[in-house]
Amino acid sequence: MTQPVSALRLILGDQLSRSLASLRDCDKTNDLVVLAEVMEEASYVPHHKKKLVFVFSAMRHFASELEKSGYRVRYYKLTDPDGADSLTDIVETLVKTHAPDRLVLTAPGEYRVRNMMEDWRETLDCSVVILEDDRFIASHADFEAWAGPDPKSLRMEYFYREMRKRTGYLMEDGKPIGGKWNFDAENRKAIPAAIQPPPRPHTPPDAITSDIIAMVGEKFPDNFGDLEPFDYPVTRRAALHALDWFIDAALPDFGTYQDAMRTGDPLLFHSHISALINIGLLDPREVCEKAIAAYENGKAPINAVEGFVRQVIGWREFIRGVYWLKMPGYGEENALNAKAPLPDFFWTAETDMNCLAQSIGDTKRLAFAHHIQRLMVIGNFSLLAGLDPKQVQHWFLLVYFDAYEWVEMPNVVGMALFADGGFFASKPYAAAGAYINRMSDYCSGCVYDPKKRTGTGACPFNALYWEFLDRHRQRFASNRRMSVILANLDRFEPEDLKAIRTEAKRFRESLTSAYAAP
Ligand code: FAD
Ligand code: DLZ
Ligand code: SF4
Repeated sequence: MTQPVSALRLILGDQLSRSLASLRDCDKTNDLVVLAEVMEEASYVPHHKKKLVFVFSAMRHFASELEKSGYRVRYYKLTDPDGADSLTDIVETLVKTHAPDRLVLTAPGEYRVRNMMEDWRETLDCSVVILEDDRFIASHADFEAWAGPDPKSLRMEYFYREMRKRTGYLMEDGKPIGGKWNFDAENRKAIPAAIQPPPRPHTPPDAITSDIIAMVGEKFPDNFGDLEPFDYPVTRRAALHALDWFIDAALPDFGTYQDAMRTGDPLLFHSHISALINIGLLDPREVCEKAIAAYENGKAPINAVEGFVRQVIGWREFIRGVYWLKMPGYGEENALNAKAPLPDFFWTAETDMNCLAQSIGDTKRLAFAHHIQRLMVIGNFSLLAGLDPKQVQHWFLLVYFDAYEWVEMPNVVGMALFADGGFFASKPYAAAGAYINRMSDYCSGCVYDPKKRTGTGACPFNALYWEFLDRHRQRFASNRRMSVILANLDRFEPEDLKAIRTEAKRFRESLTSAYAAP
């Protein structure tokens, strides 16, 4: 006879936190906690192979830890004969089998899944309770109240200041520690060749992860990216170890080299914890509090700690707020009317533009590239080349192991592509080859010359950059932050402008998009 169940508690693959709202009042004897690997979630985009291993392995470890702590857990493996294709199938079956009073859920990150859960209210024969995901510091209601009714544009900086006041992080007597909100002037330097980041801790696969690597290799052979070597934390313990390493060893130089790029090393002094926070193995408050403690103990300077805290309580929370404010429909926006298909090298990393070959190559190898590679190399290229925002979003959602729509979509639509017309970016993040040359060592290994605007061997970013400004001149004319750059454009001789237009057109036509997306 099946044991009675009071509440079913479905935990999603990115809700692996012991403090999760829907676990908090769990009755270990009478409630059933459910985690399920399902094809629907594993294939709503064809995720990078390493992301699949990461999510499934973290789910299995989390379930086994819950069991060891006395919870009743039902875990479905993707290959279980009694498994199901979708979360809907799973809850329908379990409700029929156990007739629980209620299904308790924590609100999901994605709009798609929220709709699915709302449908369950109608279709399931039990009550459905959806609790706020309070692992985020700002609730949906908080963000909406801050944004006000029908906002035309929002700026992260003002939201961030509110969050600093609210958390009290790096505040003293109501004022920011160090006398200012922002230490960017001391940050964002290029990294000299002699500076070597400290070696990172390794977390090689255990037996559970090795099984999943074999399963993903077998079931998802055509998905993007390298399956092995796999070396990411998949437990709370390993995630904490990675965080502590970052705080001790890398945080002091995090701010200074935050925007630097180096061949073969996309991690540098970055924390590499986005995926760990997004999946629930680390809590955003704890990572900030550890960074702030390092500042208070004199182990990390204010420019590094403020820069890091800004990313977590500022950008991360703000981006999520924008997603929920703008859904549904945000993914459809295309203010610059960009229509070009994704070039083949997004899948192969084979291009003679070295910055793109390196950044996409890192992405293929590691399911990771750091913020400036995403924004100022791949995103910047997509913006200048006029790539279709929907295709770019699809790519960004499937290639990174920290990618979930709530965080990927605003970063692509709003930040990288200006496809929302500047809802939160005051100007497009567009740059020519000089920026990439200044911030990386990529150009020294490239067949192109970043200093050449047109002609044989000229860096393609240059003609694309000026042609982009020329093409959108009208739109940007009223933007004060663009006035200096547009004044530079106005100084070009007509024949220079003609050469730029011809070169950009020729380059665009040379791109091939025959490769079928996996
Ligand atoms: P660090 O540089 O060490 O920063 C610390 C933390 O701050 C990160 O772990 C992350 O949690 C947070 N953070 C920093 N910037 C952002 C941001 N813009 N938005 C949200 N959180 C931020 N981040 C994702 O988590 N998932 C994505 O799918 C994703 N897609 C992106 C797509 C584009 C086009 C761009 C420009 C950025 C994207 N980001 C995404 C944000 C950022 O690039 C990554 O969070 C960061 O590179 C992760 O590396 P890290 O953990 O070493 O971060
Ligand atoms: C990303 C992911 C993957 C690959 N697989 C699963 C899964 O099999 N089961 C599950 O519960 N969650 C998975 N996830 C995470 C979900 O896609 C995520 O919870 C939703 O996108 C909501 O943010
Ligand atoms: Fe990229 Fe241009 Fe530098 Fe080559 S020269 S690496 S294409 S910025």
